[in-house]
Amino acid sequence: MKIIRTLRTSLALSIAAALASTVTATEFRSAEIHPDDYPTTLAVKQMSETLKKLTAGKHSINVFSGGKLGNEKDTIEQVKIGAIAMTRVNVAPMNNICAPTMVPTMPFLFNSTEHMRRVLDGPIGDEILKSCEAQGFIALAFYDSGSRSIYSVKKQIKTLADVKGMKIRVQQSDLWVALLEAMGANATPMPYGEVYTALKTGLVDAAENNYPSYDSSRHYEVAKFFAKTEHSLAPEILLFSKKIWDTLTPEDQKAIRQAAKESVPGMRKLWDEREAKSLATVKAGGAIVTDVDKASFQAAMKPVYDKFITDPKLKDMVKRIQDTK
Ligand code: GTR
Repeated sequence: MKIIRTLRTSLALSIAAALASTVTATEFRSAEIHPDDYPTTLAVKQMSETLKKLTAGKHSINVFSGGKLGNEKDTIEQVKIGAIAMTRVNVAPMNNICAPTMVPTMPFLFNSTEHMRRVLDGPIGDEILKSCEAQGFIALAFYDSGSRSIYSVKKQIKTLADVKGMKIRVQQSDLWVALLEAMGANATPMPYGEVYTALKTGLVDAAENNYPSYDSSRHYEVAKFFAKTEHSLAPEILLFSKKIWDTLTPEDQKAIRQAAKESVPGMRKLWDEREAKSLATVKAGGAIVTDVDKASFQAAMKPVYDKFITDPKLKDMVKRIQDTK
């Protein structure tokens, strides 16, 4: 009897141990709307390699690229409930969820890529990342997304007056709607995956994005007039599910944070290379890239700041960014 009981107990213990080891060794799923060769996809794959090393193979990340897990807004919801561990999105779909993410989106706020990188690498960047936690997200890092400009199907934009009445696709964020409306456009929010058809069928007259997205989405084939408005440097953000995070050990949490941070310099290198390559690709494909009267665009942006940067903390953050040299 006693022997049987002992055997049963040891069997139960080994089953429990086996279960525990399968539960703790995890391949986290990460959502990505861009294709496999896009800098954001490659950077999260690099993060996975680092994470594997730091955790002796215990943890890794499987990137589901090309929007396989849904559009950005949907993947944010999935991350919040813990159905997906991670997603890489632009800050835009977080604007309505976590107000400080509006700050790095603000039009003409950063005066260069270096300025943006310096700010996001410092305490202001950390504050913005931290602010997502109360909403159920561990924001791990920012990635570059270059500057965004307007591209149109039929007419070349030269000054602000040319934008008046144009139907322009924007990201799904109240701030983005207001930003394009302040330019005089008729802003139409929709997910990224629907933009190509919207441009092609005339549902919208224009959209706005950076060179790598303009290239990889093939929007340049249907909207060839690219006007360098460079109105926002809104970065990308890596979000981890707080629900899943809270089940991890402090050592694993540290490793995930470290792997994310360590993927940033490599991502920036890939980004810079891809921007140059994409510009060449779109030009070779018939895109006409021109300068605009930027001052006329800048001058129209005050209402956007007045409407969205009302909280004293956000006002102060904007000021600190402007003061960062
Ligand atoms: C891209 C960005 C995506 C998404 C897309 C869009 O530049 O990388 O995360 O925001 O723009 O316009 O929806």
